[in-house]
Amino acid sequence: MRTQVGIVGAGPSGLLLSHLLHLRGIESVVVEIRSRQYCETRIRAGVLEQGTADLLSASGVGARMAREGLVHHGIVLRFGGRDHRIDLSGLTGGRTITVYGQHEVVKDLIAARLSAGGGIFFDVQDVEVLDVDTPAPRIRFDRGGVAQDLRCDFIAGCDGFHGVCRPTVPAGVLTAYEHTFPLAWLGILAQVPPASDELIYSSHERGFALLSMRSPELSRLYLQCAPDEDINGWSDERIWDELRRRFERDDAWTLRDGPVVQKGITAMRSFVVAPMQYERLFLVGDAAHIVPPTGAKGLNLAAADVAVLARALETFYTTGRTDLLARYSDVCLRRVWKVQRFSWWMTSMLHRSSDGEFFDRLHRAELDYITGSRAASTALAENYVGLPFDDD
Ligand code: FAS
Ligand code: PHB
Repeated sequence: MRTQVGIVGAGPSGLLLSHLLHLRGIESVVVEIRSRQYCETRIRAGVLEQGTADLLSASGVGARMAREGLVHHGIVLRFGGRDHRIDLSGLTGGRTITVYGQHEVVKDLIAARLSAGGGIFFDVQDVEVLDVDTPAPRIRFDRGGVAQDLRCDFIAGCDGFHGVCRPTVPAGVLTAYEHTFPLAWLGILAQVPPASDELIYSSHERGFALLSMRSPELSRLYLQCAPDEDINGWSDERIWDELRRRFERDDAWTLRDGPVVQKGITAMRSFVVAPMQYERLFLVGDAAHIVPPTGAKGLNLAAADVAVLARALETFYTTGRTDLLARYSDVCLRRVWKVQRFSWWMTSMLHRSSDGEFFDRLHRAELDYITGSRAASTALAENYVGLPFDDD
Protein backbone atom coordinates (compact mmCIF):
# COMPACT_ATOMS: atom_id res chain seq x y z
CA MET A 1 0.00 0.00 0.00
CA ARG A 2 1.26 3.48 -0.81
CA THR A 3 0.25 7.04 -0.05
CA GLN A 4 1.92 10.47 0.19
CA VAL A 5 1.34 11.17 3.90
CA GLY A 6 0.81 8.40 6.43
CA ILE A 7 -1.08 9.61 9.51
CA VAL A 8 -1.08 7.75 12.83
CA GLY A 9 -4.17 8.58 14.91
CA ALA A 10 -7.77 9.57 14.09
CA GLY A 11 -8.11 12.24 16.75
CA PRO A 12 -8.78 15.87 15.79
CA SER A 13 -5.14 16.34 14.66
CA GLY A 14 -4.94 13.36 12.33
CA LEU A 15 -8.39 13.85 10.84
CA LEU A 16 -8.04 17.60 10.30
CA LEU A 17 -4.63 17.09 8.67
CA SER A 18 -5.99 14.40 6.35
CA HIS A 19 -8.89 16.70 5.44
CA LEU A 20 -6.74 19.77 4.73
CA LEU A 21 -4.30 17.69 2.67
CA HIS A 22 -7.21 16.29 0.65
CA LEU A 23 -8.35 19.86 -0.13
CA ARG A 24 -4.82 20.53 -1.39
CA GLY A 25 -4.80 17.42 -3.60
CA ILE A 26 -2.44 15.50 -1.33
CA GLU A 27 -3.22 11.86 -0.53
CA SER A 28 -3.11 10.48 2.97
CA VAL A 29 -4.12 7.39 4.92
CA VAL A 30 -5.07 7.43 8.63
CA VAL A 31 -4.49 4.40 10.85
CA GLU A 32 -6.27 4.27 14.24
CA ILE A 33 -6.15 1.62 16.99
CA ARG A 34 -9.63 2.38 18.30
CA SER A 35 -13.04 1.89 16.71
CA ARG A 36 -14.90 4.62 14.85
CA GLN A 37 -17.58 4.55 17.52
CA TYR A 38 -14.99 5.09 20.28
CA CYS A 39 -13.40 8.04 18.50
CA GLU A 40 -16.81 9.63 17.87
CA THR A 41 -18.01 9.33 21.48
CA ARG A 42 -14.88 10.12 23.55
CA ILE A 43 -15.70 13.23 25.65
CA ARG A 44 -12.79 15.69 25.71
CA ALA A 45 -12.49 19.30 24.61
CA GLY A 46 -15.40 21.64 24.38
CA VAL A 47 -14.11 25.12 23.49
CA LEU A 48 -12.97 26.17 20.01
CA GLU A 49 -10.94 29.32 19.51
CA GLN A 50 -11.98 31.78 16.78
CA GLY A 51 -9.11 30.54 14.57
CA THR A 52 -10.07 26.87 14.94
CA ALA A 53 -13.75 27.55 14.21
CA ASP A 54 -12.72 29.66 11.17
CA LEU A 55 -10.44 26.86 9.91
CA LEU A 56 -13.24 24.28 10.18
CA SER A 57 -15.70 26.61 8.39
CA ALA A 58 -13.24 27.70 5.68
CA SER A 59 -12.37 24.06 4.94
CA GLY A 60 -15.99 23.05 4.53
CA VAL A 61 -16.59 21.04 7.73
CA GLY A 62 -18.21 23.80 9.80
CA ALA A 63 -21.90 23.52 8.80
CA ARG A 64 -23.08 21.47 11.82
CA MET A 65 -20.84 23.50 14.14
CA ALA A 66 -22.53 26.66 12.82
CA ARG A 67 -25.97 25.10 13.49
CA GLU A 68 -25.33 23.42 16.85
CA GLY A 69 -22.27 25.18 18.29
CA LEU A 70 -22.78 27.89 20.94
CA VAL A 71 -20.96 31.14 20.14
CA HIS A 72 -19.88 32.94 23.31
CA HIS A 73 -18.72 36.56 23.60
CA GLY A 74 -17.52 36.34 27.18
CA ILE A 75 -16.55 34.20 30.15
CA VAL A 76 -17.15 34.75 33.87
CA LEU A 77 -14.57 34.69 36.63
CA ARG A 78 -16.28 34.02 39.98
CA PHE A 79 -14.49 34.73 43.27
CA GLY A 80 -15.34 36.31 46.62
CA GLY A 81 -18.99 35.39 46.02
CA ARG A 82 -19.23 37.71 43.03
CA ASP A 83 -19.10 37.44 39.21
CA HIS A 84 -16.67 39.35 37.01
CA ARG A 85 -17.36 39.05 33.30
CA ILE A 86 -14.51 39.15 30.80
CA ASP A 87 -15.95 40.71 27.62
CA LEU A 88 -13.97 38.61 25.13
CA SER A 89 -15.49 40.18 22.00
CA GLY A 90 -15.40 43.74 23.30
CA LEU A 91 -11.73 43.42 24.24
CA THR A 92 -10.56 41.66 21.06
CA GLY A 93 -12.34 43.48 18.25
CA GLY A 94 -15.23 41.03 18.07
CA ARG A 95 -13.47 37.67 18.36
CA THR A 96 -15.44 34.84 19.99
CA ILE A 97 -15.19 31.23 21.18
CA THR A 98 -17.48 28.40 20.04
CA VAL A 99 -18.64 25.74 22.48
CA TYR A 100 -18.85 22.57 20.37
CA GLY A 101 -17.72 19.15 21.62
CA GLN A 102 -14.44 17.70 20.31
CA HIS A 103 -16.24 14.44 19.56
CA GLU A 104 -18.64 16.41 17.31
CA VAL A 105 -15.65 17.86 15.42
CA VAL A 106 -14.27 14.31 15.08
CA LYS A 107 -17.64 13.06 13.79
CA ASP A 108 -17.78 15.86 11.18
CA LEU A 109 -14.21 15.19 10.02
CA ILE A 110 -14.68 11.42 9.76
CA ALA A 111 -17.88 11.93 7.75
CA ALA A 112 -16.11 14.39 5.43
CA ARG A 113 -13.11 12.08 4.90
CA LEU A 114 -15.20 9.01 4.23
CA SER A 115 -17.60 10.80 1.89
CA ALA A 116 -14.56 12.05 -0.07
CA GLY A 117 -13.25 8.48 -0.31
CA GLY A 118 -10.53 9.11 2.27
CA GLY A 119 -8.67 6.13 3.77
CA ILE A 120 -9.19 5.70 7.54
CA PHE A 121 -8.35 2.28 9.01
CA PHE A 122 -9.98 1.88 12.44
CA ASP A 123 -9.39 -0.97 14.89
CA VAL A 124 -5.82 -1.66 13.73
CA GLN A 125 -3.20 -3.24 16.00
CA ASP A 126 0.54 -3.29 16.52
CA VAL A 127 1.28 -0.06 14.71
CA GLU A 128 4.96 0.48 14.00
CA VAL A 129 6.60 3.49 12.40
CA LEU A 130 9.70 2.54 10.38
CA ASP A 131 12.49 4.09 8.23
CA VAL A 132 11.54 7.69 9.03
CA ASP A 133 15.20 8.63 8.37
CA THR A 134 14.91 7.45 4.75
CA PRO A 135 13.03 8.91 1.72
CA ALA A 136 10.47 6.07 2.05
CA PRO A 137 9.15 5.84 5.64
CA ARG A 138 6.61 3.10 6.39
CA ILE A 139 3.77 2.39 8.79
CA ARG A 140 3.35 -1.30 9.54
CA PHE A 141 0.18 -2.47 11.26
CA ASP A 142 -2.17 -5.40 11.63
CA ARG A 143 -5.72 -5.18 10.33
CA GLY A 144 -8.11 -8.01 10.86
CA GLY A 145 -5.13 -10.29 11.54
CA VAL A 146 -3.42 -9.34 8.27
CA ALA A 147 -0.08 -7.50 8.36
CA GLN A 148 -0.13 -4.31 6.30
CA ASP A 149 2.73 -2.12 5.12
CA LEU A 150 1.93 1.49 4.20
CA ARG A 151 4.77 3.19 2.32
CA CYS A 152 4.68 7.01 2.26
CA ASP A 153 6.78 10.15 1.76
CA PHE A 154 6.10 11.57 5.21
CA ILE A 155 4.56 10.39 8.50
CA ALA A 156 2.47 12.59 10.77
CA GLY A 157 2.45 11.41 14.38
CA CYS A 158 -1.04 12.43 15.51
CA ASP A 159 -1.36 9.61 18.03
CA GLY A 160 -1.62 11.63 21.22
CA PHE A 161 0.49 11.61 24.36
CA HIS A 162 0.53 7.82 24.75
CA GLY A 163 1.11 7.02 21.07
CA VAL A 164 3.94 5.14 19.34
CA CYS A 165 5.34 7.92 17.14
CA ARG A 166 7.22 10.06 19.66
CA PRO A 167 8.98 7.02 21.23
CA THR A 168 10.09 6.09 17.71
CA VAL A 169 12.56 9.00 17.65
CA PRO A 170 16.07 7.84 18.61
CA ALA A 171 17.26 8.69 22.11
CA GLY A 172 18.98 12.03 22.48
CA VAL A 173 17.17 13.73 19.61
CA LEU A 174 14.21 15.10 21.54
CA THR A 175 14.22 17.17 24.71
CA ALA A 176 11.15 16.94 26.94
CA TYR A 177 10.04 19.81 29.15
CA GLU A 178 7.37 18.97 31.70
CA HIS A 179 5.59 20.11 34.82
CA THR A 180 3.00 18.11 36.74
CA PHE A 181 0.56 20.15 38.83
CA PRO A 182 -0.21 18.77 42.32
CA LEU A 183 -3.91 18.60 41.46
CA ALA A 184 -6.42 17.06 39.05
CA TRP A 185 -9.90 17.71 37.68
CA LEU A 186 -12.94 15.61 38.45
CA GLY A 187 -15.18 16.16 35.43
CA ILE A 188 -18.84 15.27 34.85
CA LEU A 189 -21.23 15.40 31.92
CA ALA A 190 -24.78 15.94 33.20
CA GLN A 191 -28.19 15.82 31.58
CA VAL A 192 -29.26 19.26 32.91
CA PRO A 193 -29.53 22.64 31.17
CA PRO A 194 -26.44 24.74 31.91
CA ALA A 195 -27.00 27.09 34.86
CA SER A 196 -25.24 29.88 32.95
CA ASP A 197 -25.15 31.15 29.35
CA GLU A 198 -21.40 31.57 29.55
CA LEU A 199 -18.57 29.52 31.08
CA ILE A 200 -17.93 30.22 34.78
CA TYR A 201 -14.40 29.78 36.18
CA SER A 202 -14.82 29.77 39.99
CA SER A 203 -11.86 30.33 42.31
CA HIS A 204 -13.05 29.26 45.78
CA GLU A 205 -11.30 28.53 49.08
CA ARG A 206 -12.57 24.93 48.77
CA GLY A 207 -10.87 24.70 45.36
CA PHE A 208 -11.45 25.54 41.69
CA ALA A 209 -14.62 24.69 39.77
CA LEU A 210 -15.64 25.18 36.14
CA LEU A 211 -19.12 25.32 34.64
CA SER A 212 -19.14 24.56 30.93
CA MET A 213 -21.62 22.95 28.59
CA ARG A 214 -22.06 20.88 25.44
CA SER A 215 -25.57 21.95 24.44
CA PRO A 216 -28.68 23.68 25.91
CA GLU A 217 -29.51 20.31 27.52
CA LEU A 218 -26.02 19.07 28.51
CA SER A 219 -23.79 20.59 31.21
CA ARG A 220 -20.05 19.87 31.58
CA LEU A 221 -18.61 20.63 35.03
CA TYR A 222 -15.23 20.16 36.65
CA LEU A 223 -13.89 20.53 40.19
CA GLN A 224 -10.34 20.60 41.50
CA CYS A 225 -9.33 17.43 43.35
CA ALA A 226 -6.16 15.65 44.50
CA PRO A 227 -3.98 14.06 41.78
CA ASP A 228 -4.55 10.61 43.29
CA GLU A 229 -8.28 11.11 43.93
CA ASP A 230 -10.39 7.93 43.77
CA ILE A 231 -13.47 8.53 41.60
CA ASN A 232 -15.29 5.76 43.49
CA GLY A 233 -15.28 8.01 46.54
CA TRP A 234 -17.43 10.54 44.71
CA SER A 235 -21.15 9.78 44.57
CA ASP A 236 -23.16 12.00 42.22
CA GLU A 237 -24.75 13.58 45.30
CA ARG A 238 -21.35 14.43 46.80
CA ILE A 239 -20.20 15.92 43.47
CA TRP A 240 -23.27 18.17 43.18
CA ASP A 241 -22.96 19.22 46.83
CA GLU A 242 -19.31 20.19 46.38
CA LEU A 243 -20.05 22.01 43.12
CA ARG A 244 -22.85 23.99 44.78
CA ARG A 245 -20.43 25.09 47.52
CA ARG A 246 -17.73 26.16 45.07
CA PHE A 247 -20.17 28.12 42.87
CA GLU A 248 -21.90 29.85 45.75
CA ARG A 249 -22.54 33.54 45.20
CA ASP A 250 -23.65 36.32 47.58
CA ASP A 251 -27.14 36.25 46.05
CA ALA A 252 -29.63 33.44 45.44
CA TRP A 253 -27.86 32.03 42.37
CA THR A 254 -28.15 28.23 42.45
CA LEU A 255 -26.73 25.33 40.49
CA ARG A 256 -29.43 22.94 39.28
CA ASP A 257 -28.32 19.29 39.36
CA GLY A 258 -29.34 16.39 37.15
CA PRO A 259 -28.38 12.86 36.04
CA VAL A 260 -24.61 12.42 35.67
CA VAL A 261 -24.04 10.57 32.41
CA GLN A 262 -20.24 10.48 32.46
CA LYS A 263 -17.54 11.22 35.05
CA GLY A 264 -13.77 10.94 35.16
CA ILE A 265 -10.57 12.39 36.57
CA THR A 266 -8.02 14.24 34.40
CA ALA A 267 -4.41 14.77 35.41
CA MET A 268 -3.04 18.28 35.10
CA ARG A 269 0.30 18.49 33.39
CA SER A 270 2.29 20.64 31.03
CA PHE A 271 4.49 18.84 28.51
CA VAL A 272 6.47 19.95 25.46
CA VAL A 273 8.89 17.96 23.33
CA ALA A 274 11.40 19.71 21.07
CA PRO A 275 11.99 19.49 18.20
CA MET A 276 8.56 18.41 16.98
CA GLN A 277 10.05 16.59 14.00
CA TYR A 278 12.70 14.01 13.19
CA GLU A 279 13.63 13.47 9.55
CA ARG A 280 10.35 12.58 7.82
CA LEU A 281 8.32 12.17 11.02
CA PHE A 282 6.30 15.19 12.21
CA LEU A 283 4.75 15.21 15.70
CA VAL A 284 1.39 17.00 15.91
CA GLY A 285 -0.92 17.94 18.78
CA ASP A 286 -0.86 15.94 22.02
CA ALA A 287 1.90 13.71 20.59
CA ALA A 288 4.20 16.75 21.03
CA HIS A 289 2.62 18.84 23.77
CA ILE A 290 0.07 18.70 26.60
CA VAL A 291 -1.45 21.71 28.36
CA PRO A 292 -3.59 21.71 31.50
CA PRO A 293 -7.22 22.19 30.26
CA THR A 294 -7.79 25.38 32.30
CA GLY A 295 -7.09 27.55 29.25
CA ALA A 296 -9.16 25.31 26.93
CA LYS A 297 -6.17 25.09 24.55
CA GLY A 298 -5.27 21.46 23.80
CA LEU A 299 -7.48 20.91 20.75
CA ASN A 300 -6.86 24.43 19.49
CA LEU A 301 -3.09 24.04 19.70
CA ALA A 302 -3.39 20.78 17.76
CA ALA A 303 -5.36 22.59 15.04
CA ALA A 304 -2.66 25.29 14.86
CA ASP A 305 0.06 22.63 14.36
CA VAL A 306 -2.04 21.04 11.60
CA ALA A 307 -2.44 24.37 9.78
CA VAL A 308 1.37 24.86 9.77
CA LEU A 309 2.11 21.28 8.61
CA ALA A 310 -0.57 21.29 5.88
CA ARG A 311 0.86 24.51 4.45
CA ALA A 312 4.44 23.14 4.58
CA LEU A 313 3.45 19.87 2.86
CA GLU A 314 1.46 21.72 0.20
CA THR A 315 4.49 23.95 -0.50
CA PHE A 316 6.69 20.86 -0.78
CA TYR A 317 4.38 19.02 -3.19
CA THR A 318 3.66 22.07 -5.35
CA THR A 319 7.15 23.65 -5.47
CA GLY A 320 9.60 21.07 -4.10
CA ARG A 321 10.64 23.62 -1.47
CA THR A 322 11.55 22.00 1.86
CA ASP A 323 12.17 25.19 3.90
CA LEU A 324 8.69 25.33 5.42
CA LEU A 325 8.94 21.64 6.40
CA ALA A 326 12.33 22.33 7.95
CA ARG A 327 10.85 25.22 9.96
CA TYR A 328 7.72 23.29 11.09
CA SER A 329 9.00 22.70 14.61
CA ASP A 330 10.31 26.24 15.20
CA VAL A 331 7.08 27.84 13.95
CA CYS A 332 4.86 25.58 16.07
CA LEU A 333 6.99 25.79 19.24
CA ARG A 334 6.76 29.60 19.32
CA ARG A 335 2.99 29.27 19.65
CA VAL A 336 3.20 26.19 21.88
CA TRP A 337 5.25 28.03 24.51
CA LYS A 338 2.92 31.09 24.48
CA VAL A 339 -0.04 28.76 24.99
CA GLN A 340 1.85 26.81 27.67
CA ARG A 341 2.47 30.11 29.50
CA PHE A 342 -1.23 31.10 29.32
CA SER A 343 -2.46 27.65 30.43
CA TRP A 344 0.02 27.53 33.33
CA TRP A 345 -0.95 31.07 34.36
CA MET A 346 -4.71 30.34 34.26
CA THR A 347 -4.16 27.11 36.24
CA SER A 348 -1.96 28.73 38.89
CA MET A 349 -4.21 31.77 39.31
CA LEU A 350 -7.57 29.94 39.53
CA HIS A 351 -6.72 26.85 41.59
CA ARG A 352 -6.27 26.50 45.33
CA SER A 353 -2.51 26.40 45.80
CA SER A 354 -0.69 23.69 47.73
CA ASP A 355 2.04 26.27 48.41
CA GLY A 356 0.08 27.93 51.18
CA GLU A 357 -2.03 30.96 52.07
CA PHE A 358 0.53 33.48 50.78
CA PHE A 359 0.08 32.24 47.21
CA ASP A 360 -3.71 32.08 47.53
CA ARG A 361 -3.66 35.76 48.51
CA LEU A 362 -1.40 36.53 45.54
CA HIS A 363 -3.82 34.73 43.21
CA ARG A 364 -6.75 36.66 44.66
CA ALA A 365 -4.85 39.92 44.11
CA GLU A 366 -4.19 38.84 40.53
CA LEU A 367 -7.91 38.17 39.96
CA ASP A 368 -8.71 41.58 41.48
CA TYR A 369 -6.15 43.23 39.20
CA ILE A 370 -7.32 41.49 36.02
CA THR A 371 -10.99 42.18 36.60
CA GLY A 372 -10.21 45.81 37.43
CA SER A 373 -7.81 46.59 34.57
CA ARG A 374 -8.79 46.86 30.90
CA ALA A 375 -5.18 46.18 29.86
CA ALA A 376 -4.94 43.02 31.97
CA SER A 377 -8.36 41.66 31.00
CA THR A 378 -7.51 42.34 27.34
CA ALA A 379 -4.39 40.18 27.68
CA LEU A 380 -6.50 37.35 29.09
CA ALA A 381 -9.18 37.79 26.43
CA GLU A 382 -6.81 37.77 23.45
CA ASN A 383 -5.14 34.60 24.67
CA TYR A 384 -8.49 32.94 25.47
CA VAL A 385 -10.08 33.57 22.06
CA GLY A 386 -6.78 32.45 20.52
CA LEU A 387 -3.73 34.22 19.18
CA PRO A 388 -4.15 34.77 15.42
CA PHE A 389 -2.73 31.86 13.37
CA ASP A 390 -0.68 34.18 11.24
CA ASP A 391 1.02 35.38 14.39
CA ASP A 392 3.91 32.97 13.71
P1 FAS B 1 -5.85 12.67 20.64
O1 FAS B 1 -5.28 12.06 21.85
O2 FAS B 1 -7.18 13.30 20.71
O3 FAS B 1 -5.91 11.60 19.44
C1 FAS B 1 -4.91 10.65 19.23
C2 FAS B 1 -5.52 9.44 18.50
O4 FAS B 1 -4.47 8.51 18.23
C3 FAS B 1 -6.57 8.72 19.35
O5 FAS B 1 -7.72 8.49 18.58
C4 FAS B 1 -5.86 7.42 19.73
O6 FAS B 1 -6.76 6.33 19.86
C5 FAS B 1 -4.93 7.21 18.53
N1 FAS B 1 -3.77 6.38 18.82
C6 FAS B 1 -3.07 6.32 19.99
N2 FAS B 1 -2.05 5.42 19.87
C7 FAS B 1 -2.12 4.92 18.62
C8 FAS B 1 -1.35 3.97 17.88
N3 FAS B 1 -0.32 3.32 18.46
N4 FAS B 1 -1.71 3.69 16.61
C9 FAS B 1 -2.79 4.32 16.01
N5 FAS B 1 -3.56 5.24 16.66
C10 FAS B 1 -3.21 5.53 17.93
N6 FAS B 1 -8.56 20.91 24.81
C11 FAS B 1 -9.19 22.09 24.46
O7 FAS B 1 -8.72 22.74 23.52
N7 FAS B 1 -10.31 22.54 25.09
C12 FAS B 1 -10.87 21.83 26.13
O8 FAS B 1 -11.92 22.22 26.63
C13 FAS B 1 -10.23 20.60 26.55
N8 FAS B 1 -10.77 19.86 27.51
C14 FAS B 1 -10.18 18.67 27.76
C15 FAS B 1 -10.78 17.89 28.71
C16 FAS B 1 -10.24 16.66 28.99
C17 FAS B 1 -10.92 15.84 30.01
C18 FAS B 1 -9.05 16.18 28.31
C19 FAS B 1 -8.43 14.85 28.60
C20 FAS B 1 -8.45 16.94 27.35
C21 FAS B 1 -9.01 18.18 27.07
N9 FAS B 1 -8.46 18.97 26.13
C22 FAS B 1 -9.06 20.18 25.82
C23 FAS B 1 -7.27 18.53 25.39
C24 FAS B 1 -7.65 17.55 24.25
O9 FAS B 1 -8.69 18.03 23.62
C25 FAS B 1 -6.43 17.25 23.34
O10 FAS B 1 -5.61 18.36 23.21
C26 FAS B 1 -6.82 16.75 21.94
O11 FAS B 1 -7.53 15.57 22.10
C27 FAS B 1 -5.55 16.55 21.11
O12 FAS B 1 -5.90 15.95 19.90
P2 FAS B 1 -4.88 14.94 19.17
O13 FAS B 1 -3.53 15.53 19.10
O14 FAS B 1 -5.57 14.54 17.90
O15 FAS B 1 -4.74 13.70 20.17
C1 PHB C 1 -14.95 21.91 28.52
O1 PHB C 1 -16.03 22.38 28.09
O2 PHB C 1 -14.71 20.69 28.56
C2 PHB C 1 -13.89 22.86 28.98
C3 PHB C 1 -14.10 24.21 28.85
C4 PHB C 1 -13.12 25.09 29.27
C5 PHB C 1 -11.95 24.61 29.80
C6 PHB C 1 -11.74 23.24 29.89
C7 PHB C 1 -12.72 22.36 29.50
O3 PHB C 1 -11.02 25.47 30.22
